[in-house]
Amino acid sequence: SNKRKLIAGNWKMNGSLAFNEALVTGIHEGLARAIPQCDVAVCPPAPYLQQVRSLLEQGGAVELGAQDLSMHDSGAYTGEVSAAMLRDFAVRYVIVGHSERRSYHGETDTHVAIKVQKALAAGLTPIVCVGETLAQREAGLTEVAVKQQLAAVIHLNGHCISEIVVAYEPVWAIGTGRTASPEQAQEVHAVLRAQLRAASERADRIRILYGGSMNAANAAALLAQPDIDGGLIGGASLKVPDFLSIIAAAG
Ligand code: 3PY
Repeated sequence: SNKRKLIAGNWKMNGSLAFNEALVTGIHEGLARAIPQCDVAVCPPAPYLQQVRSLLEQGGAVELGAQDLSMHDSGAYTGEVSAAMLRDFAVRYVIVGHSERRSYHGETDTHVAIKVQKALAAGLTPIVCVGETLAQREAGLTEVAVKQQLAAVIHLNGHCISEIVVAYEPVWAIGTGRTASPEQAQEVHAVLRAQLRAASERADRIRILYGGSMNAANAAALLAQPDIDGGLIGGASLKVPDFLSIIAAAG
């Protein structure tokens, strides 16, 4: 597609002060040599947002994202981080409904839809993750599964839907080293695009990222698909050369 792609690193629960500094410095050095033709973001764990924010301010083009946010605005929710708090740290993007949160933290489509609403209300861009399990794929239920996940977000957020980013992450490809083939991914992206078009006149500007073991070797073929507008990168976003190659492939 001809919109500017987005490459977002999902660091998950990895990093340390020293590791983050080396990683961000390496990314900046690489991007200074080859100006990215895509948007780039990194999503560190919440305690490091301030550190990474100040590292990013020194260098320029990379934006800050978070990995989750609370459904609530403030108050007695021990351990939670609100949309407004993320805004305080110049966060631009927030991942919502990653399959690890859905499966290990009991997040339902309803929770995800409310979180998207909170993110949008605070001026954050939610990166909404959808994806089928292996069992669903094998039962021929891929389309049904991803459409149901996206429908919850569309219903609650109505016309604001054009302000989101969608990430298709097949659960069987997350952290497993297995990747959807470019054709398999495109097929699902086309389904999601059609669903977004039915909901919004501005659906064509919504970026649909592929996630799930995107790496330096497979990024170019995935990013060449007409409805793949970028990537949400797990493990490969923790390695400077790999992350830089993926960014270059999106250019
Ligand atoms: C992966 O690449 O495995 C991811 O889950 C990215 O979010």
